[in-house]
Amino acid sequence: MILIGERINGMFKDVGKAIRNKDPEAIQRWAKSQTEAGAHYLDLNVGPTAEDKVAAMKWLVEVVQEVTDLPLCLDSTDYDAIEAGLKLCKKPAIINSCPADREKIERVFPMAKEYKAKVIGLTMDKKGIPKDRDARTALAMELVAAADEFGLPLEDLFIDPLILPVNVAQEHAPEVLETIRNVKTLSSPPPKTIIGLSNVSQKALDRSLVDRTMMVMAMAMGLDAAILNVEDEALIDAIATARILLNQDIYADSYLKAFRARQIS
Ligand code: THG
Repeated sequence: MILIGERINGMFKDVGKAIRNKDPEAIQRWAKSQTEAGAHYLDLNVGPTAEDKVAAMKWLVEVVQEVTDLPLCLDSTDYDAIEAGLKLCKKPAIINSCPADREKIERVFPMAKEYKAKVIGLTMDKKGIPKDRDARTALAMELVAAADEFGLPLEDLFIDPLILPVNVAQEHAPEVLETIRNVKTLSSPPPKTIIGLSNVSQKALDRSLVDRTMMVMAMAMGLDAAILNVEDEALIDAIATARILLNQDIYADSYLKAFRARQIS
């Protein structure tokens, strides 16, 4: 399971403020704590309030790489900001993200090739996010075809079926789960699958419980990666346990300790 730390996102008040004030301290604290918690990548999103998104992304990439060796997941709809960030990344990054929209595909996939980056492809197009599993899966197929066309290895394409908050879009959750199952049978080899887990629990009462329950169900459908709160210990323990029950790791009495220490996956 590929774990991507979600916390360096301008959507969070403290991070948004640090980006606006060019104050590296809060950002570097989150970079270090997510690294220590066992993240494999760190998501970087300058947030809705950054004025100059290109400058803000460059600054984020630089201050984060001063304190961690982890590879980065550059999260923006501004592709100039993503490209400026990619130029500074020391390790191959993930481009987060590209919808199933021809214009965006033609910008993102060649850029992924040039910088040896992976791509998160969203099951949405100009019309938005479809509700049902078949329409989501059809958009995933367009992204798989684009990877083939532009020579991106399928294991470097992550399909994101876009989970939405359960309190306002409850009917989407089973569609997302079935889309993950479908996507894993689309092609051989199949693309990877990913979700932005914390979307599901926005404004919900017990966020951690909602997150970890969604996570283990998505894992049972074949989920490969998630952008999540890597510092939520109950969530990490649920992931470790789901891996055991899906026979993806070998059971030992010490499996939780081993997973937390990242001695296994
Ligand atoms: N797919 C992809 N990328 C994504 C998402 C996705 N990137 C962003 C997001 N969704 C995943 N990351 C987050 C980060 C934070 C929250 C949810 C998802 C979150 N933030 C608090 C809130 O809204 O309640 C912020 C408020 C605060 O505490 O200050 O929940 O789906 N590819």
